Amino acid sequence: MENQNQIYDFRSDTVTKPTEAMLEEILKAKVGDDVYGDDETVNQLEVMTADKLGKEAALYVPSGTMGNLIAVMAHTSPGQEVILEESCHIYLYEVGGIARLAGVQAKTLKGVNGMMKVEEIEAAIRQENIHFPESGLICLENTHNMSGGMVLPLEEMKKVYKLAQIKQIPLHIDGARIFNAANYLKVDVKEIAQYADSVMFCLSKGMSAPIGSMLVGTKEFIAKARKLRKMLGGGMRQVGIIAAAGIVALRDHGGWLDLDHQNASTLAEGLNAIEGIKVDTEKVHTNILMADVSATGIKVPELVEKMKEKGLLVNPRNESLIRFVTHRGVNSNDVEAAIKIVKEILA
Ligand code: TLP
Repeated sequence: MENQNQIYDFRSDTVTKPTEAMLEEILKAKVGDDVYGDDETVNQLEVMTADKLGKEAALYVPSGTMGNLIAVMAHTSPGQEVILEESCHIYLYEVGGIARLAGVQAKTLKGVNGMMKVEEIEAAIRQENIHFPESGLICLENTHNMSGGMVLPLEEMKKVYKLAQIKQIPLHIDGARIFNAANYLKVDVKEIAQYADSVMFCLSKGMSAPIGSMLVGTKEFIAKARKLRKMLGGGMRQVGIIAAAGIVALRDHGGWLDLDHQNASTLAEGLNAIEGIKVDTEKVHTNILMADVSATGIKVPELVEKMKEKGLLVNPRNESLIRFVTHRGVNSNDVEAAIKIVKEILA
């Protein structure tokens, strides 16, 4: 179980390393210059992705952040307004790129477990008025990172998409972890993607590929996105080398995500049973959990440091919350070890 020099890395699923099968496919990858559309492996990954998400076309991008930015740029014009949930990644964690580079302003709404109410979205959509910016885009995030990987209810997504269509405003999903959401809901990922005009998802998180994210939408949208990717410096050359791992990720991820979700749920229960720590286990839908440590009497940075000294790596979220993320790089023994470390610190 707990081993003196071992590192238990629960900071993020972004830390996952490629699988053996990925490394093998990387060696065999047929490559070409992707800016000319000559990379067979990337082309295969894009066709496979579009098909999996039930959209016309897909684009391979270096990161989730770039995928979201390209989506916002492709859907909007500078000066427009984008409706987003106030703790979403695009608004909080993407360096204000949509303001600086897309030239749009954010209209944020408070969500419940990451989901904005449809009535509030409707009220936030701008009327025609000489003073007002136009509402150019609605963004949802599924799973919702800051609410602890919670999954947005499909019925609510459907309502928001219907509203978006009536108002003729495009809808983008930051689906960095959309496969985790589909796994939780036990639906095909298409069932979620159907309620959006575009979706970005990451291959480099729970899906375990080392690098890369995908953007999907109509052929016209992806053609626009491809040009924006070039403008942002994301047009890569023999990138089949890494896209090969993405193909394996799309093929193999199912079992890993099942385990990640089981491990998160075991970890949540174990931590919640420790005096001073509170985890709302009902809210642990996927591979992320937020532990409220305010009743321990130890400040979050100090507690995170104490954990680090014992080899347990986590991310502080705010003055009371610490985030734990499960992924292919941590197994059920590591979960037990993590619980034991926290118990020892608080004993
Ligand atoms: N999230 C990372 C950090 O940036 C916080 C993490 O460790 O969770 N959308 C969502 C919902 C994300 O969680 C992330 C990354 C991204 C987009 C950006 O993806 P990358 O890191 O590939 O730019």
